[in-house]
Amino acid sequence: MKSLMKSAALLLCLGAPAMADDMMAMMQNTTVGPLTLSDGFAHATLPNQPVAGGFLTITNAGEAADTLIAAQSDIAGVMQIHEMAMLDDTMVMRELEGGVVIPAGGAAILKPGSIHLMFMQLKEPLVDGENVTVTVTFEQAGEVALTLPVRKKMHDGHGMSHDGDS
Ligand SMILES: [Cu+2]
Repeated sequence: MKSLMKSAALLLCLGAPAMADDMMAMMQNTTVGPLTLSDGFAHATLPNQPVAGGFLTITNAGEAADTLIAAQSDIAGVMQIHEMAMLDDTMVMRELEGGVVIPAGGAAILKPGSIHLMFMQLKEPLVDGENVTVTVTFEQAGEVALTLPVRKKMHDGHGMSHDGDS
């Protein structure tokens, strides 16, 4: 508990303007087997944007690695796990082959500009302040449903502009 308080204080000290928004709508931590899923959120869509990115931290307290292999949502016709890659000097996103490995005793962080969940063929927009339900599937731990808060994309000058549609 003490260390938790400490890291919360540290986050506050870093004081990025975006942090206030982050604190308002946090995903409830969810566990499945030895995995803890936290800090999940999805990006709100711009008008007529058919795709959106979803983000999540997964920690593995177990003694064996696990792999995030799939995701699905009622509002998306298709969901994929994406990675960012450089292709001819351009940052592109593409499906991550084999899923996201969460090492034993380690963590995987899906975040803007990096590995992310991709909502595709959206049936309705993702609206800032609302929630979206996603079911993620792990090779070992199985399926777990998550409720992700939807947030506006932050243009915080950290070089995230390349993830244009994630
Ligand atoms: Cu993507």
